[in-house]
Amino acid sequence: MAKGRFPEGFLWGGATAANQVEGAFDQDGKGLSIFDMVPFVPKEERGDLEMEVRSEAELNALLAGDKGDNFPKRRGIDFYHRYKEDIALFAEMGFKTYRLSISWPRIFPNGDDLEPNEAGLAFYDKVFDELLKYGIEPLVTISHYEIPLNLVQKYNGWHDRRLIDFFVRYAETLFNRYQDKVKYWLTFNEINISTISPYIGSGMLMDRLEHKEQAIYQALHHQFVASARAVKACHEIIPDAMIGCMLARMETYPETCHPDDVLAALEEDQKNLFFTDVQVRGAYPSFMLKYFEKHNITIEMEPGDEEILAAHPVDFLSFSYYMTMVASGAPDKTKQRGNFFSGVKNPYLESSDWGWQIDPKGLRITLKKLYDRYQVPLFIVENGLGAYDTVEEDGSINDDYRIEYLRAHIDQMGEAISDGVDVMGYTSWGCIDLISASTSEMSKRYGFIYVDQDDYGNGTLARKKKKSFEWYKRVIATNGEEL
Ligand code: BGP
Repeated sequence: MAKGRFPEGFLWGGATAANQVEGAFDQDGKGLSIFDMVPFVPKEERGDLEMEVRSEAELNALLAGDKGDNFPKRRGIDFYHRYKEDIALFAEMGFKTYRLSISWPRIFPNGDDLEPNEAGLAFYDKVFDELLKYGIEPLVTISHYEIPLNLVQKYNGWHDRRLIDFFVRYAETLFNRYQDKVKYWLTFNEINISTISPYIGSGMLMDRLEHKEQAIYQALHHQFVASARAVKACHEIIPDAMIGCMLARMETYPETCHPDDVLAALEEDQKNLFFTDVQVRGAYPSFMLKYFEKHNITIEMEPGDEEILAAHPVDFLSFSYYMTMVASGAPDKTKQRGNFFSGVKNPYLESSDWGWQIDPKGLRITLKKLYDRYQVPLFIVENGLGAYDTVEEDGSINDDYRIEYLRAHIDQMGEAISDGVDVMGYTSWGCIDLISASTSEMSKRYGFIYVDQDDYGNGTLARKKKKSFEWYKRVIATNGEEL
């Protein structure tokens, strides 16, 4: 294995999101968020995209408790009360950074409030102070699937242009409050998720909308403008900060070298990179404008929108990486499911227990391709293996499969850096076990730290180091030289 590939100051760490760890969903003035409404559904009963709430009737039924009371994201792993213990463990692993998100309704309970909730702001002050005590840089996602529910009910989420101002008020509140504590920011987590899940990505109930695709891209336009305005505000308020975008990156391979397959893969890739084209390059790409034309989609823009996008591109591009996709030019090919996306099965790759195709080399390909296209620093802010873990009789958790997965991915990241790609850091997803975004399971575990809790909320919540804990600690201590 090559040595010395990672630059000095490389930001090693781990990542979580408020809705998947905090719990305390109704404490200290927090309002409800979109994910507080998603119940746990056992595997056997699960349909497609279980987290999507599609109509007002469905939402009301959930509010009335018609679908039971097991809402795992309401309890998380009680990070809200245990953050000191958790951060101490991150520090013990030598984390240089910790990616977390701020719960929007903890700060603005209804989303459209004029004044922030002081108790919410104070909570994150304590968390940041605790991190800084250990020299851990907070990397903060402003919006990670935590849209205040009121914005869904009252405005149908990002479809309404007024959300831009609500979001900018929220972002500015954060920049002003935490300007001395937080130097790395991300605007929207996986901004492309709205095309799959308009409820989670944009807070929209789709039964209210006629031309669904149009609505999705209109909402996204508002999110792009909001993001650019947040970039502007961040630069003004915290001149020494860096602010990035965040994409669920789906590198797509052609199934064969048949030109039809190659074209299909290229077009899938363009659809995925459209988001970063807007946020990094500052303009809608021509292929997307043509796509809108062909699909009868008109994006309503206000004067000044295009200028805002052009004037305030992000400083760096961050992305999640779990898998790659395969596209075929032939219609009706059987699809393989990924976290939210699906494509043709790749016969050269193995899959996780959840059917996500594992592709370490794809990470190198992704990094090289993104850097070729954008020439801005890249940050891998999510990568990891969701797996079932077993606690042995002696209490140990021997997650060699996780070590193997992470080792292979980190090695390929090192190779990309050796190839000349500028990578700022790596935060593995779910550094402590948490509630799954897509399935609300606790039993789908990503962590170096085990949390004693099952899918129904039973358990002591005790934290326990897995075998991978010591392994990752060594990786960080040697700046990636010992994998
Ligand atoms: C990403 C989300 C995360 C995270 C991760 C793993 O899409 O940004 O929030 O959860 O996927 O997905 P899951 O939790 O469904 O295994």
